[in-house]
Amino acid sequence: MGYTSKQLSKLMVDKLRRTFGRDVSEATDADMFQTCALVLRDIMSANRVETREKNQKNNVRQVHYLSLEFLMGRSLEKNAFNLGVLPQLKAALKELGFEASDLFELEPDAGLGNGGLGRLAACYLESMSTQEIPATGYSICYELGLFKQKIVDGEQVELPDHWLNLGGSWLVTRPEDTEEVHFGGQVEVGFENGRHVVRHSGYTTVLAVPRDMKIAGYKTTFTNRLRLWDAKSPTPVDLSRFSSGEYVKAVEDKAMAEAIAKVLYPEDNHPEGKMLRLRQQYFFVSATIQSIVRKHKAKYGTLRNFHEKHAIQINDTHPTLVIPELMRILLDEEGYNWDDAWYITTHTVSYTNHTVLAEALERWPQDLIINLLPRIWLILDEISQKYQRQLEREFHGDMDRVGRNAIIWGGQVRMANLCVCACQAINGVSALHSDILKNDVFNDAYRRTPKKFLNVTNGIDHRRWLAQINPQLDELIRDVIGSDDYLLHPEQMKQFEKKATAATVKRLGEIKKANKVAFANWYAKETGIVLNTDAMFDVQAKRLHEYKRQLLNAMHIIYLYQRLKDDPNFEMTPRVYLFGAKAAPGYVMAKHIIHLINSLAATVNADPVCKDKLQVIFLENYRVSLAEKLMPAAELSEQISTAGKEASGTGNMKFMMNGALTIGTLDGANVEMCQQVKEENMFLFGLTADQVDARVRSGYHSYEYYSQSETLKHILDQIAKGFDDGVGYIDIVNSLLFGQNGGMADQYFLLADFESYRAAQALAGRTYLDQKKWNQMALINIARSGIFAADRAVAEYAKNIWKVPVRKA
Ligand code: 26W
Repeated sequence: MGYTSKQLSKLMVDKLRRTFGRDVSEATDADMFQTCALVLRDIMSANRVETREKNQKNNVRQVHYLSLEFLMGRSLEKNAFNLGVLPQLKAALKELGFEASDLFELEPDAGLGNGGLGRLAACYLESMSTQEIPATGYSICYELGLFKQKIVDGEQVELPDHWLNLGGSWLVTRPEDTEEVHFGGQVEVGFENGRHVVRHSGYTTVLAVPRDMKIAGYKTTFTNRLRLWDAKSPTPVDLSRFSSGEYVKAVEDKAMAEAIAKVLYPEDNHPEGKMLRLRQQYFFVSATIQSIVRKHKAKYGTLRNFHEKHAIQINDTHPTLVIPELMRILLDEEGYNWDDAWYITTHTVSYTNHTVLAEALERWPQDLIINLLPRIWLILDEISQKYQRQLEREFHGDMDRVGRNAIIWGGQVRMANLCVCACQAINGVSALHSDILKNDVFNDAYRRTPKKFLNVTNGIDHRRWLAQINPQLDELIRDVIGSDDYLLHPEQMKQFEKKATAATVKRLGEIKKANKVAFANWYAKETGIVLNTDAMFDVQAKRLHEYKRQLLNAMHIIYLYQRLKDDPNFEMTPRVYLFGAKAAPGYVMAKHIIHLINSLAATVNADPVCKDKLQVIFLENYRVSLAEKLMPAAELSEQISTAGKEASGTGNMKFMMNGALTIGTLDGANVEMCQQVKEENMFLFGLTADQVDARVRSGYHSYEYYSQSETLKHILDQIAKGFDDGVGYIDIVNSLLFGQNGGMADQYFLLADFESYRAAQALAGRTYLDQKKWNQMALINIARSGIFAADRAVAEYAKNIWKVPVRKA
C-alpha cells in the first residue's frame, strides 16, 4: 500500500490516455472523475486478489449479507480515505489542474435504498472489510435509485434517479458468473427409482448478471464485494415468436425480464403486494444462493458442510425467499431428503427485524406465489404444514395462537413468521426494539425458542460519518487523544472526554460554528437563501412517516410563530429549523405534511416578525451526500418518534457523533444514548413505550387534549386554515382529532406529547444561551458515541450470530 501523489498522478494520466484516449489538457471533470474511480478500482482489484487468496487458505466461514437495499452514497472520497491516499489524491489532482472537491461533488449518490435499513447495510459492509471478515453483500443493480425529490409549489414531485452513468464507474460486470432464474411454468412432482423427482417446465428464464463493487477496508488491504445483480433477457427478442407474428409479445418478454432491475421500490415501512416486487425478491435471492452454492461445490464437492462454511444474514424479511430457494436446490437439484435439507438451511440463515409497525410486515397473497413461483410454493406449503402441526401440538389446539404464528394463513404467506420458524438467529436493532420483539411481536416464538432471540444495537461507519465528513472534529479528537487509534477502536473516543480541557470545549464550539457557516455557504450557493448562522440549527432529517412525527415538530414551530405574532418581544432562542424528508410517492398523509411544512416555511420566512429569530427550511432531495453536509452543522437533533415505534434510528447516532444534542423520546437507540450520556445531557420528553401501550389499551382520546388546551386549539385551527398560500390542511387535523378511515384518532400521540415536547424545547433553548455549557454537553455526547460505531455492532454479529473471527488489534 501507500502511493505518493506523483505515483497517483502518473497512474491517472496513463488511465486517461488508455481508457478515454484523452490528454489531461482535454479532460473534463467527468473524465477525471471516472479516471480517479478507475485508478482506485485497480488498487482495490489488486487488493481483492490478495484477500481471495487469504480466504481460500484460511478456509473460514463466509458471511453473505442479503439486502434489497444498499444506500451507498458516494464512493470516491470514501475509497481514497480508506485506502489511505486521500491527501495524495487531492495533491495529484491539484497538480493536474483539478479541484478534488469539484470531482467529489460530481459523483452521483448510489441511492439504492430508502432510509435506515439501506444505509445500515452500507455501513456494515465497510466495517466488515475493515474488520477483515470475509463477506459479500448482495442486492439488485437498480437502474434507477430512490427518486429525486423536487419541491414544486410546496409539494413533492418525484423524478427518476439515473445514477449509473458516472456511478457505474465503480462496477465491474462479471458475465462469467451469470445465473439463470426461472419464473412461472408448471411443476410435476413424482417418484422415479425411489427418488423424488421434480419436473419444472414452461418457465420463463431471466438472466442474472453480476455487477460487482469493491468495498475497501480502512488501514487494511482486505477488500470485500457488493454484488449487484442486473436482469437480462436470455434472447434479445424471442425470435420464434417474432417470426410467428407475435411481434409485441416477443419484445414484451424482454421488457418484462429487464423490468426487474429497473427501479428501487420507494416504499419504506409499507410493502405493497406487487408482482414486480416479488419478482425482484426471488430474482435476487435465487441468483445469490445459486452463485454461493456453485462456488461451494467447486471447492468442496458437497453441500453437507454448507452451513459450516456460510452464514447468510437477511436484512428484514425482503430476502426471505432464500429459505425455500436453498431448500429447492438441496431437494431437487442435489437430492437431499427433507430433514437434511432443512437442517442445512436452518443452520445457515439468520434474520434481522427492522420494524414493528404492523403494516410493514410483509405478507404475500398465496395466489401470486403459486403463479409466479410454483415450485417455491410447494416448498413453502410443506414448511408451513409441518410448522403448523408442531404449533398445534405445543399450543394444545389454541387456534388463536396457532393462527397468529402460522406461515400460510387466510390466503397469505407471512414472511416474518417464516423467518422466525426457519432462522437460527433473530435479532432486533436496539435493546428496546429487541425487547418488544420478545415480549410482544414474536412472544409466542420467543417462549418456544428463547435462545434464538438476540439484540444487536445498530451502529454507523464512524470513519465516514465523523472523520470523513467532519475533518476538523476528527483533527481535534486526534489532537486531544494523541493518536488516530479511535478510527479502528471507537471505544477510545472516551479519552476525548477524559483529556478535554476548557480549550477543547471552546475549540469544539468554533468548529461547530465553522461547519454551520460552511453549510450556509453551500446552501446559499444552491438556492440563494441565506441562513442565520447565529441561530441554533435544529434539524429533523429522515424519511417522512407519521410515526417519526415531523408534524409534532411543525406544530411546535407554529406555536412559536403564534407567540411571536401575539407578542413581537416574546423571548426565544433564535432558531433555524431544517427538515429533510422524502415521502413514499403513494403516502398521501406524508405528502400533506411536506406541503404543510413548506407552506409554514414560506409564511414564517417572509414575516418580518420572525426576522433573526425563526427560519424554517425544507431541504430538497435529502440523501446521503446531503446528510454528509448537514450532520456536522447540526446543533439539535430531533429524534421524536412515538415511543415503541422507531426500531433503532441511526441518524440519531450520526448527529450525536457530530456534536448535536438530542431532543427525543425514549425510543429505539435513544434509550441507549441516554444510558451513555445520562438525562442531563439530552432533552428527553414524552410518553414511554409502556405508557403508550397502556394508553392504547385504556383508550386515548386526543380530542380531550384539544378541547382543554387553548394552545393546541390555536395550532390545529391554524393548520386547518393554512398559511399565506391559502392551502388548508383539514385532513391533517381530522386525522389528529378523529382518525383516518375508521382508525384511531392521533394514533401517534402527538397531542398527548405536545406539552412535554414544548417544555423540552424551551429547556433546549435556554441551555443554548449558555454556549459553554452547551459545548460541554456536546463534547460528552461525542466522546460517548463510540458504542454506536458499526465496528461494535458488526463484531457482535460476528461473535454471536455468524461465529466468525474478527481482525485482531
Ligand atoms: C417496502 C417495504 C419495506 C418495509 C420495511 C421497506 C423497508 C422497510 C424497512 C424495515 C424500513 C427501515 O428502514 N427501517 C429502519 O431500519 C433502521 C435500521 O435498522 C432502523 O434504525 C430504523 O429505526 C428503522 O425504521
